[in-house]
Amino acid sequence: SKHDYDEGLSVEEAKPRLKQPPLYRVVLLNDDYTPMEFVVEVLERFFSMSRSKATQVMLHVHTRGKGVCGVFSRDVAETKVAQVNDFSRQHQHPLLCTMEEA
Ligand code: TYC
Repeated sequence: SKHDYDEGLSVEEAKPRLKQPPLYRVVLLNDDYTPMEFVVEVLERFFSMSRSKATQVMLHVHTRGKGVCGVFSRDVAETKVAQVNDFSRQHQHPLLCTMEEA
């Protein structure tokens, strides 16, 4: 219609800018009760870490209070957090997993 703008040869065209989606760190928190062996199993099972890498990360969390399990898209990070917390609760451990924007 006469109200439609001409999109051709215009100075006011917006560039199609695609923002890359944010990444999220999945973080494990220390507590006084979860057995070290259970934390190592969680890191192996849900983050595909070797036993030696999982032990290294577990000891970092134990001494520093928290540690990064991995960096993922929002969907994958949310799934990992839920899987770890569900698994921990099923085994009656207080282990907490969270996520933060990277
Ligand atoms: N602090 C626990 C203990 O001494 C071990 C532990 C490590 C717990 C890492 C949680 O995310 C954690 N048994």
